[in-house]
Amino acid sequence: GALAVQRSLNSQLKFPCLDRCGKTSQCSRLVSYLEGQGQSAELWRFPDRSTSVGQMISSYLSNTSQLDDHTIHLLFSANRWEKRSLMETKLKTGTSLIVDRYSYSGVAFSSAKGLDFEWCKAPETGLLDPDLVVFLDISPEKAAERGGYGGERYEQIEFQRKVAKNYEVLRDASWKVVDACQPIEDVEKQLQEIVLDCVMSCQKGKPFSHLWS
Ligand code: DGP
Ligand code: NA
Ligand code: NA
Repeated sequence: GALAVQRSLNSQLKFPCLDRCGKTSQCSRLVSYLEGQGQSAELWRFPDRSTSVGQMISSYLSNTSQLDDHTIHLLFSANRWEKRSLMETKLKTGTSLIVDRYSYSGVAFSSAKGLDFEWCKAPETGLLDPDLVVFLDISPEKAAERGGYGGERYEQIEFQRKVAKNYEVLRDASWKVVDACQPIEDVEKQLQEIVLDCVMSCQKGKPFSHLWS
């Protein structure tokens, strides 16, 4: 899914991605950019490690705890569900949300472990559908060259190759794909154009739509 949906007041923009594609710094630059354009915007990130569910996810990712693959999948999903009503409130009051990862990462990463694709999608059903999905495209090889890899559980090239394949399956024509191997400033410029365009064209008063549409 993606830009497909107009929404009652404002836009939420989602960034699924392999690890080390630069999305986190690009997302925060985007928020500053939108604010500079006079738009109300916030940076959100999943997993949100600040909640108690988020802390369980965080210790799993750092290999401090072990969990069954299905269990951790449902925790990632629960972590999005626990923020759902606040998300709706923010959007209704006119704040655009730049969301660093969402349900797409949930499905791409968990199904890379061998879990059934449809089973992985199911618990995400009913979460808010983003107005725009931007995919920062980078090969697993290039991402690995960027260094810092190996710290967390999923940061291994073989695994990231499977994740990349799953994003291909999830991706539809509405996703905007940006080549993350370009110079940072070029990536930033393209994101600004895509996102401002979405925020400006977002129609007010339309009902929310939900995953998986
Ligand atoms: P990040 O904070 O964006 O670096 O994400 C942490 C790691 O967790 C990263 O390897 C991607 C992975 N991840 C993010 N969201 C999900 C999810 O919903 N499910 C699973 N299984 N993994 C996720
Ligand atoms: Na969609
Ligand atoms: Na990461």
